[in-house]
Amino acid sequence: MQSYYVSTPIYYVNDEPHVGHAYTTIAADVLARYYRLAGRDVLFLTGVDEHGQKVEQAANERGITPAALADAVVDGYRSLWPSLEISNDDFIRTSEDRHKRAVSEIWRRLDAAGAIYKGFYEDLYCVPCETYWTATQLKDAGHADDKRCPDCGRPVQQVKEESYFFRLGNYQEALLEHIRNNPDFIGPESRRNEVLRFVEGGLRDLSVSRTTFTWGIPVPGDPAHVIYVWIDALTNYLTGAGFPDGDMRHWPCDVHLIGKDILRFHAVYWPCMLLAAGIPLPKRVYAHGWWTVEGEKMSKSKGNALRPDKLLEEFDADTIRYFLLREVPFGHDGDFSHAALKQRYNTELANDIGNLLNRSLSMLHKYQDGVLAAVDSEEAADRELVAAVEAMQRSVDDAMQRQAFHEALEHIQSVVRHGNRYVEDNAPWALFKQGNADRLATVLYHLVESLRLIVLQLVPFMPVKTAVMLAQIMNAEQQVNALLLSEHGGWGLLAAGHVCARPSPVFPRME
Ligand code: ME8
Repeated sequence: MQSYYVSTPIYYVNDEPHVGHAYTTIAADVLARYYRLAGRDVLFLTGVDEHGQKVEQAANERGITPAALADAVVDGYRSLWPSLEISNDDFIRTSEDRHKRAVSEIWRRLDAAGAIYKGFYEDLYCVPCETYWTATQLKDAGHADDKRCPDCGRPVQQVKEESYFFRLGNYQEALLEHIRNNPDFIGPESRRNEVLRFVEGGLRDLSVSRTTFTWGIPVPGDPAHVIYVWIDALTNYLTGAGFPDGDMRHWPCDVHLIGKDILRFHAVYWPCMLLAAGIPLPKRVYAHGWWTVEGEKMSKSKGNALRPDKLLEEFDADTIRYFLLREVPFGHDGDFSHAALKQRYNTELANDIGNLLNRSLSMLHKYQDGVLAAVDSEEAADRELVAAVEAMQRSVDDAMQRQAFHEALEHIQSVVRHGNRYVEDNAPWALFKQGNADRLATVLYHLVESLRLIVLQLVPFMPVKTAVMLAQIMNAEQQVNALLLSEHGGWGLLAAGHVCARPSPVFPRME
């Protein structure tokens, strides 16, 4: 069976989850569910990043140990994900033994390849970003005088300590060649160009150990040093795949989903580490955009971070999932607003899909006692509807390969609109009045069968609502996780004589 491996970033345990974390994780979940539906052997990995100076500091501020802080925050993640219908196969904590083994092994391989040397680091460090900076980089960003991080704008620290270095520069040419030869390696295109420009600008060796704090994984053979948190964190993707002792059947990863803020780590440092260690590179790294909330940037100081558990008090998981992936093209920045969510819900879910299902099943009950009858002959309009459904299936598959969730949903919505037009054009109520039973049966069959296939495509996005919709269509409880496109995705699988349930509204209008 062909495998499919999708990962999210592992989230820092210095803070509670917010809508940005939920976004990446929901996107990864949709891919995982889609490829399970497509019959692939899926590994969907998420987890938490527990080490580093930032977490240690956050713990100190609260007067607890970093391990205690991690334990508390990890519970928040572990309980949040099921309530958003996240179906991860594994959850990694970087404090686990399996991960420490993987990181130590990666370090040994980098060392054995001659990619690591000991030196002295004397420059700047941003703790919130866990990122090294040079004075020149600060100057270029206009922050030389106030000593602020070019990425997040917060104060950087002067660091002066013995450190191990990774010979990043040695892999510059190999990385450039890889990016140029593999146009799909980094998405979207604009981010790929950004990385190309950055790498072409030259790669400096990277400091990969610290001696001034202890919360991390020690350097093998030199425990006064802890391994740089990004070397530690990136390796989680290998740990999850079973490195170093497992079968690694899911490696290389099909896609690392990340936010645009951590692109350089994933598209530069990570592939260089893998090149040095002689491990195949992930097939793709995709960086999505950032959300603002009601027009404002989320920030700790403003205390305006949108918490998914609060959101779930107002809206169900499927609605949140649908909105996040539909509202903004994946890869672009976007704004989360309650008004926009309600608007999308009312137009596309309540009106378009909800209405199509409701009116189709109502008419089936009114005119044929809920029973589907055999189709004798198809007219052009019927064939067009079938063709639209089949084209949607191909387009959705193509969009999913490119993580273009908004496109996939648009293809589905366009068939929903087609279905609603088909109802108007073929006016089953008129066919009933005219006593045209054959044509009426054909039209109702086409409606219900196209709905079944529309709902099937929506399963990865809305696993709860689709189960309810399919239960009405199939007149039986539906285990959406057991569905397969190869078995259930063909047109015409609903048999004559099949009885559908009476509809009840799945998407009641929001006020
Ligand atoms: O960076 N909009 O963890 P982190 C959208 N531990 N997504 C957002 C967002 C926003 N406003 N804010 C954050 C780390 N994110 C490292 C990762 S991976 C080996 C280590 C999302 O807790 C986005 O996915 O800071 C971003 O990349 C991630 O949260 C960063 O989470």
